Amino acid sequence: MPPYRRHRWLTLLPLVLAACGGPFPQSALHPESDYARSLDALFHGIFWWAVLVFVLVESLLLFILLRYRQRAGAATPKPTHGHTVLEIAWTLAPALILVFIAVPTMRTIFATQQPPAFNALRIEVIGHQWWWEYRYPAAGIVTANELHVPVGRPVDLEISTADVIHSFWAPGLGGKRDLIPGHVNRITFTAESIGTFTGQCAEFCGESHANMRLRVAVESDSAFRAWLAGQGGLGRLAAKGSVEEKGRDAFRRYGCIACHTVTGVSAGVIGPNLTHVGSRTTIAAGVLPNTAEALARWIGDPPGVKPGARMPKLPMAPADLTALVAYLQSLK
Ligand code: HEC
Ligand SMILES: [Cu+2]
Repeated sequence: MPPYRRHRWLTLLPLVLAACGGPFPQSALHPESDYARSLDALFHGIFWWAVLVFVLVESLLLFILLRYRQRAGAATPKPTHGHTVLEIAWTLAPALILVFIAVPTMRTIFATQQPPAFNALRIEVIGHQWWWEYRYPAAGIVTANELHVPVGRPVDLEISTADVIHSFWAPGLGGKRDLIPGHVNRITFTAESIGTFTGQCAEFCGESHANMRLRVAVESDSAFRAWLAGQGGLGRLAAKGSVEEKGRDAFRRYGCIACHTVTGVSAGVIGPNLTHVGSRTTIAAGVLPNTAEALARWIGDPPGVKPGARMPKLPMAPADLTALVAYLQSLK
């Protein structure tokens, strides 16, 4: 075989190294909350112990392989049977390693399971196939898919599900938490820097599991208050005779009201609350940007965009679709 053929596998190297590039929007190695930092510290602690064990074991292995390899003319080595000291040693060593892993792990589990601080902002997170509902009970606000939290203040997420098991996972801000039917789980964390963090459902939950994404906007206190104030009350009212008003009529006529709430217009609870849908940056759990084209595409054929979507494809006159899109965009 020519030498270059023998090293063909090297052509795969760039592919492997490409994985070291970036950016990594969903890396758990860039912690931006107290919770995420404690997980990161635990991971790094255990990682370096594992490196130490690896180096020790592999060096010993290599040493023995080389030192006792077969040599021409060498006598057959004498087999050993039963060595009490050795056996006690190799039982104790792994037990000790497990202690080194277990103690910090337990400490982290208890630290991250503390009850929420008295001033924590309580938010209910409810999983649906395949989108996220967020409720801010103190403010009386319901929204979807894009969670907003203030920086530097403890947040208490009360996590439950309307249907099957899901898992809430925003790696930059904290660990995964399963959404279990009939049970409330919680995550409490304090976000440490302003920015948008992405995440997703981390427990297979059906056809569009991979399309069940989420975003967390960590905002300054004033930006958060402004957002909260904007989410309250009625959606913007459509002017008489406007295309938005035609859209609102279509919203009733096509039965969108059966599944969606727009405060003051409808009270459906099957799909996301749309009272302020125009203020979101994405729709359909992060699958599409919140633009006129994307809204039209979504309303035109939801299961075509998102397999299995629990929103039906409704045959619709093009003028109605345009009016609906204008109406939804006006709901800021
Ligand atoms: C049978 C119930 C049902 C009906 C009827 C329905 N929807 Fe939906 N809608 C849903 C569900 C469920 C979702 C969430 C889908 C997902 O993301 O997986 C949704 C999502 C949406 C979204 C995206 C919201 C967001 O925040 O991501 C918009 C916009 C929307 N629907 C508009 C409409 C309009 C307009 C109509 C009427 C033409 C309508 N829907 C009719 C159930 C319904
Ligand atoms: Cu899922």
